[in-house]
Amino acid sequence: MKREIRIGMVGYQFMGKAHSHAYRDLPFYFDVSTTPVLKAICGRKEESVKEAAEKMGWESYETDWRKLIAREDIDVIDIVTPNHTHAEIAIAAAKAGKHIITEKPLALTLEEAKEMYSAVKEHNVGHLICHNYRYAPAVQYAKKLIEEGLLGRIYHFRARYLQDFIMSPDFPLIWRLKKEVAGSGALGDIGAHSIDLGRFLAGEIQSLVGTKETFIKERPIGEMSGGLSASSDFSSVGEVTVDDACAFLCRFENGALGTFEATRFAGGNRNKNEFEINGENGSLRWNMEDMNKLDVYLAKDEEGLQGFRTINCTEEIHPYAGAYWPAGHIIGYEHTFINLFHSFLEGLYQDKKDYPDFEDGVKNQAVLAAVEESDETGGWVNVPS
Ligand code: SOE
Repeated sequence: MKREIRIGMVGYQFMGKAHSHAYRDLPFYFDVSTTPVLKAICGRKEESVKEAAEKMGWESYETDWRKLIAREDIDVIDIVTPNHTHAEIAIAAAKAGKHIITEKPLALTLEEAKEMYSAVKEHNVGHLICHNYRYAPAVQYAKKLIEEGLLGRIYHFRARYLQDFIMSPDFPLIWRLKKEVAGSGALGDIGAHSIDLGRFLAGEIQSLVGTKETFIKERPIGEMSGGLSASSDFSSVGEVTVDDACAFLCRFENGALGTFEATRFAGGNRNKNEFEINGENGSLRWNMEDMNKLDVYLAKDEEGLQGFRTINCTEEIHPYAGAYWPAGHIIGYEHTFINLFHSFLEGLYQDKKDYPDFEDGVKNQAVLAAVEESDETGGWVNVPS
């Protein structure tokens, strides 16, 4: 049965653009039973949000998210505003009976994340957290190979998420650098992606020891001007209250060992989100900067031929890849959101949950909280339930 699902999105800049594109292009690639309708976006500056609605193809716009949530012609609230707004908007939307899509990390704190999860369960609405990197075909294929037992017992999961966009001392104090708005820095912004991939591929994290660092402690006051760029007037400075970089060592519940690093100070790395997983029978490696490829090592390969081989995950057999162009054509960052939303919208009414939801968001947030605690105490901590 075909149905429409009417989207109301709070926010419209960087992630708003990626989400808008995904809603519009989803029906190009998939025979969907649930077609997203771009009903309304919401932003405080009427001129900007009106322009964005026209540019990205939204039917209407609002300047107060409470009005958006109250509208009868909205089925889903998609939250792409800064992290400190997630909990209030999501809980209000759940009470209004709306399904909810939220960008990562779920919340500012573990307590907030748990309140959000309780609200969506209490009001029986759908909930998705946008860990889009699970939906690169190569990552989905890695998951399939692991589940089929190709690697056998898992010994190691190691992930690095390296960026460098704030290395200049002149880069201003944007919202991502303020604890009261972002919750944490590289840890929650990009480390959350690695944590989610670790849980997706290697299992739940039991305990860890971690550390954080803020290399540049104060910056010129400035504003975000869409995307990640920003302008600043240099007239005054403010304190950076989040981490620029973090690292932690962990033990998974299945006994595997994990190492994680997330930094915005790895010069030359723009968006190097990568992992390697080692098992008794082989290893897998993936790097977002070459996102259609999966490096595979199999111990059973005959002597002399052993080593990592590179698989182009662009064939019909590779999850989601067949929905795009004929074999060999690569897909991009924006398509991971198309795949993510396809999984959610198709699963929403079929009770088929294979997408990351607020339970994943809470579990990811618990690891973030454990890293913060370990950084304070200097010792090993158990990941809170
Ligand atoms: C900035 O660090 C950022 O935009 C993250 O917020 C996104 O989640 C990541 O996908 C790309 O980098």
